[in-house]
Amino acid sequence: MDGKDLTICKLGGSVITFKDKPLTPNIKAITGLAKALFKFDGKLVIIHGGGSFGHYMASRFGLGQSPAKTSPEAVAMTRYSMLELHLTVLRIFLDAGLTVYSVPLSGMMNQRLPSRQKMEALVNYTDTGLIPMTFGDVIVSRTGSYIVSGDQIARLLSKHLRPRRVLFVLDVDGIYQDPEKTTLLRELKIAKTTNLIFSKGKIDVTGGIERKVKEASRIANMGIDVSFVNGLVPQRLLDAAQGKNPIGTVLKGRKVAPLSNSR
Ligand code: IP8
Repeated sequence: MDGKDLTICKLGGSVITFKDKPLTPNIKAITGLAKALFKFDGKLVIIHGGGSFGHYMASRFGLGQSPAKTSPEAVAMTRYSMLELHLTVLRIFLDAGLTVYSVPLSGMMNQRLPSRQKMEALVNYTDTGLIPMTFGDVIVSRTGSYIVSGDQIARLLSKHLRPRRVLFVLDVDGIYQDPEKTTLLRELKIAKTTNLIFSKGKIDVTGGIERKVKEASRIANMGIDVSFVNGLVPQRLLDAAQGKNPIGTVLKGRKVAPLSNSR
């Protein structure tokens, strides 16, 4: 699969919700993102995070990223909270004129991993003018239940869809050199991603910004450019989607030889 004109956009939960107010979407921010993306003329796959919906419920009920026996209530409530957020995002995007089409991760699963065919089918949706939208999710497997982060989904989709670029939309300007966020890194080298020191988020069960950078460097290692932008300034998202270089952090994809068909 070659998604030369495809952009994958991960909307962080910290932008689309108020992370310290349980179950509270940031309607203004979601509307800003929708309006910006409406102006983007290209194929999009959108993923959103959990913020004060999924992370709040997952931490309240003790759900984590490794399969574990948990109460059915934990799974049901976490899923429900994600669907509530998902519906809010879908509604606002539809109202802004974006033809978003919901594809929950569970609909792409094949045992414990998303199936390659089902992920690749997302590109067929984009061919019909739809914008597939998925979200970090709670998965039930034979070995237990677990959370799959939207950042992880961004990496898995990148592997199979080979987008032109991946955008991580944050509530800050990009990746900083220091936990105090005094020095914004305009360009980040893959090799340097392991030296960064991050501040710890409160209710993030999937590893927050550190996890995001880790997934981003794996995407960049596939030869795909990754940008981190502040979604509270929506024009930056549009600029990044259009390949411009707004305030933010760029992680350049490693130069790789053209892909053969063996994958
Ligand atoms: O915010 C987490 O997705 P993320 C989803 O992308 C849940 O890490 C259910 C907590």
